[in-house]
Amino acid sequence: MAKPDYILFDRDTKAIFWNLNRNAIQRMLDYDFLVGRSPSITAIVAPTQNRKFEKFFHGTKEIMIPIYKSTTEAAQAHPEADVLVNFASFRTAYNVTIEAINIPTIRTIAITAEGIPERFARDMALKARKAGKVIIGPATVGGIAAGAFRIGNAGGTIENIVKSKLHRPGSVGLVTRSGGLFNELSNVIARNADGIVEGIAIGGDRFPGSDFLDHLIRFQKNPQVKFMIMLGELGGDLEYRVVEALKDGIITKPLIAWCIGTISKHFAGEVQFGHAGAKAGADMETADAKNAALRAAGALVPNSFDEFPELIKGVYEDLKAKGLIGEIEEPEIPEIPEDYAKLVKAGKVRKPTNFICTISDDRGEEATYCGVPISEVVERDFSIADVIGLLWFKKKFPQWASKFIDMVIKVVADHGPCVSGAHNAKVTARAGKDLMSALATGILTIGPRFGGAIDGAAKYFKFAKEQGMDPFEFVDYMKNVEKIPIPGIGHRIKSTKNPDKRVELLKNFAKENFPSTELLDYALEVEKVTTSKKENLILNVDGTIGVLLVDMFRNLGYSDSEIDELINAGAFNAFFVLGRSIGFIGHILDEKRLAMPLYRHPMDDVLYDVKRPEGL
Ligand code: Q5B
Repeated sequence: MAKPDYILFDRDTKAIFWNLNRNAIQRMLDYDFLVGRSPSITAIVAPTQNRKFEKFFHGTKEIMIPIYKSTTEAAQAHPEADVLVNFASFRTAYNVTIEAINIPTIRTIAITAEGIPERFARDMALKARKAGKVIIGPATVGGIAAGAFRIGNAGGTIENIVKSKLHRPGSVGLVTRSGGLFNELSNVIARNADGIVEGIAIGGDRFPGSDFLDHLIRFQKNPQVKFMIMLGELGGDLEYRVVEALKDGIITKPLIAWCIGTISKHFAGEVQFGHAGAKAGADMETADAKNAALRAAGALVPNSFDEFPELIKGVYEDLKAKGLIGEIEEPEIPEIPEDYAKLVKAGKVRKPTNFICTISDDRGEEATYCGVPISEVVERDFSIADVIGLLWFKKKFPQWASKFIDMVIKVVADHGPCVSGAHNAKVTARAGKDLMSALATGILTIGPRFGGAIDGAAKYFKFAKEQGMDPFEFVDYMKNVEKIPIPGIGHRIKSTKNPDKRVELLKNFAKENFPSTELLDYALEVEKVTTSKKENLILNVDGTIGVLLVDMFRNLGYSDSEIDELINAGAFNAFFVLGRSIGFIGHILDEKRLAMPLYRHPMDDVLYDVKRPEGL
């Protein structure tokens, strides 16, 4: 059903909110929940946002509000919205308003921005009037139709709204310039009468889009409004339109009016008060002159602002005594759920966490690695190995261990383009994939046969040594019981005749720097057995790293079970993954640099053995 023209907002009003101002939007939705209506905001306009919607709360329920790039787009998708809450900045608000004026489904536009140039404000007001639209503002908090619709932050906190009885309609039509005094007056009205039906703050600029009289005329027509209150101020002549309307009999309901700024007569010169329009240039623009004119025209004007409450009470009691105002049954007030973050901050809730982090902390001013701020890591010249120590093992390792880790990373960083991981990374890069995808292919190739035998080598050599197996027994055990090649033994191109220099470097370092190398010594005995069978069955780079990591952790005081835990977690292979990522990235960048085309494997390199199924 169409609303009467004097009603701008009711419990079914839907609005488009311009700007993703989460706080103001949530406050409107909190008000909706408080008064027991459905969410009033149907769409958000945020041209610079790429997201399609934003989540908000209506009570405890999460709702999604769609986001559009323009008001036109939002209005087309939501023709039910006839209000635009324009929270654009003063630079943008004019264009947003002009666009909205031209949208047929939008009737009311509230503009919060302060500082819009006056010629723009006049132009907006003129165009809106011509188009039969209502502008509230600029430079306003907006207003409230009590129990029905709240514009933005009007009315302040929910607590204030309830105290000022803005959550359900009373009998008063209120119009002010200032948003702050709107709140003040709402409270005074709640204490001395039964609250407002609707309250509008027209804004503090010299040329508001709608003025006192526009709203008083609506209140005059609205049967719910039994008396009206206007709070004007010095400056401009808008209050004189009301004076004329009183004289012409357009306004007949009791009107209590007061213009603030009566103090100005005590100043020697012209004084600019808080609002842009609050400056009396001529005598008739003073608050005293306006109050006198209003009084003469029939408005109820107190002698000072202090008398306002008493006057309101008198008019209210009088209308009540005459039976024009009845008793209001106070509605039940639902509790607005508190925001979780706020309650946590206040120490009022507890919640079991889903994740635990024991290695780093980003909550303070600076992130820490195992309690060490990053700046300290830099200032104290920690190596990459030291950082690995902190983040992987939560330890600052002694120099010999850090140096070993550093060496491991260096020696496994690359082994040419032909190893399976590098090959895959290169092929992927040549298929046009991005660096991350190509790197992932390389890393995903690391496994028990290529690079990822470090964990297995550590596990089986350690197990064999713990079981007291001699090297022959171990080789037999792996062949006959486990039935797998010994991880860490064997290499495609390295052999006793073509030793792997990397293995030599690692062994020599450990011999010189490790307090002891028990498992390496054992593995070298095993190597003697395997190389006696075949010259390529050497203790390879994975195997050497695997056994030396066991020796390293033992020397660092780790227990056997702690070392097993690390192996089972994949911590030893992680060194190859980290180191070889450096090489993979190099190969991928190489492919990109060379702009290599798509790779197709030569067919003469494939043995084709395809047979048609029998009977087909
Ligand atoms: N046999 C590495 O094999 C390779 C045996 C074995 C007992 C073994 C093989 C293997 C264990 C896994 C391992 C890491 C697949 C290697 C790395 C990083 C790299 C790579 C790079 C880099 C090589 C031939 C004969 C057979 C087998 C016997 C083989 N391995 N016996 N224990 N471990 N090792 N991987 O040469 O009697 O003829 O039937 O699985 O440690 O990945 O540079 O390329 O930096 O990127 O292809 O260094 O050793 O030999 O499998 O044909 O076997 O030797 O039983 O005996 P091959 P296969 P038989 S380092």
